[in-house]
Amino acid sequence: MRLNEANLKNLPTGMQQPTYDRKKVASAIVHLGIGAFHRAHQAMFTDAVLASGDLAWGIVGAGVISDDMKKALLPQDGLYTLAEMSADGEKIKVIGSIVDVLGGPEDADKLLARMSDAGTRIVSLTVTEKGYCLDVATGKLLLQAPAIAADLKSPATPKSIHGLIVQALKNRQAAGIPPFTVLSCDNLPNNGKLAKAAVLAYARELDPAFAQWIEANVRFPCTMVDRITPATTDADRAHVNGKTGLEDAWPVVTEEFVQWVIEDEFTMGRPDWDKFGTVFSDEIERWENMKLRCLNGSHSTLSYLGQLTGRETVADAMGLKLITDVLDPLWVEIREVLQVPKGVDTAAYVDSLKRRFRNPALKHKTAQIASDGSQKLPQRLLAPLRDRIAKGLPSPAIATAVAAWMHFAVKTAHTPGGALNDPMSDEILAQARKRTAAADIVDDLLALEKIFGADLPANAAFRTELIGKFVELARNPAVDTAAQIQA
Ligand code: CS2
Repeated sequence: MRLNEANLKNLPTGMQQPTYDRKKVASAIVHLGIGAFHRAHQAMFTDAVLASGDLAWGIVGAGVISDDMKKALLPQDGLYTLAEMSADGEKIKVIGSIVDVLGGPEDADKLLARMSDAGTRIVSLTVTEKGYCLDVATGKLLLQAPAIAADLKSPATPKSIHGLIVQALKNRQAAGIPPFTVLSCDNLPNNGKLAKAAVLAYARELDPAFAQWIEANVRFPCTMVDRITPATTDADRAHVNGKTGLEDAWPVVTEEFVQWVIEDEFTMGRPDWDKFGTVFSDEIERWENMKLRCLNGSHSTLSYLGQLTGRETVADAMGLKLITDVLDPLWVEIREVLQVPKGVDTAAYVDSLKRRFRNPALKHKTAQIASDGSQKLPQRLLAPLRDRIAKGLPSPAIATAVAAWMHFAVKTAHTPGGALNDPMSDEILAQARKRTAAADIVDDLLALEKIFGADLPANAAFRTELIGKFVELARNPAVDTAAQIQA
């Protein structure tokens, strides 16, 4: 029996489900990138707002690149199951805040119409780091990226997030409708500012005067989002559906912890998310940097090391002394140069991360986190590294983290048919297989300016530290690096 509106009555007694009249919910938010993370996070907070009786804030979710989610959720009337798993047990609930789902590019016209409609007050985004199409090193829009180039040619029928946002804003301006707020919920520092930069750069190519209008009139609040949400597996589906007795094609499995800090800058109002645990703050940059560096920086590090030591999940990786021996000093290095939000104790924050990473109920794959390294390393690890360099401090643990990413790349480069799940895979692998002496490999990879800039390869002290750690890992029998490396 499928999970849907009519079958909600068959859920086990006491299981949380929408008690509000979903037919009365107005669609006011369009969310681009309706994956597991959005459904574990923003859609859950919005569900709580609806359940409190404020029915003004339904979500229309859209896939950006595929219609997989539409196929899964439409037969379920947008309903889905959220399982919060901790070492002490699990809490399963059905969420009802997604009131309609649109597919990928084939629904782009409907999506544009929805975004142009006066009822839409917020357009939120979880499109991942690479979705912004910004050059990581320079912050410039990648005009040659296929989705951007195509939309610049036919801007009235856009498919990219940039094209859709700009054309919808244009339609609204022409119709005298105020602009929506663009709410980035991606793991990037100053995510709102980056979203704004990406949208403005695209708009400038088409109509500089309209770009100026966007700059003056549209708000792009920054946010810090946090909830560890692994990709759903078949085992998760079987487990969750066994508990509810209803078939959900795409349930979400997540942790108990959740955090959302938002800058309070909205053009057409916003839900009272703060009544349900979110925090409005004007210190977003500090919150975001703390989370990106302490959580995501160590997450990436343990994932590359986990991949090199045969540890499939984060919890498994946390069980390996070799890995925690890198993470502990890494957190010290990161915290030493961190600007901390008021009232936060970073030692306690790091302790809570250790508990979260050890959560045995989550099977979070190191391979998933190890993806898109070119897009993740700069803000997670290279930003604190640069702060340390500026203060004249050495960074052996960060160097080990970068060396682990390099080994991961080199090993993939020497695996027949190997490819990285990374938009820069070809460039990275070409550099990684050029030469075989450790110092040469490090230099070749450091020369990837989009990732490391011009400053890091030119920094002799860091380069020496990095080569040292690269060799150390290559010589460690517990670390499975490419046989071709001459350490
Ligand atoms: C992870 C994040 O996949 C990754 O790169 O580090 O998705 C992480 O789980 C979330 O940011 C936690 O909030």
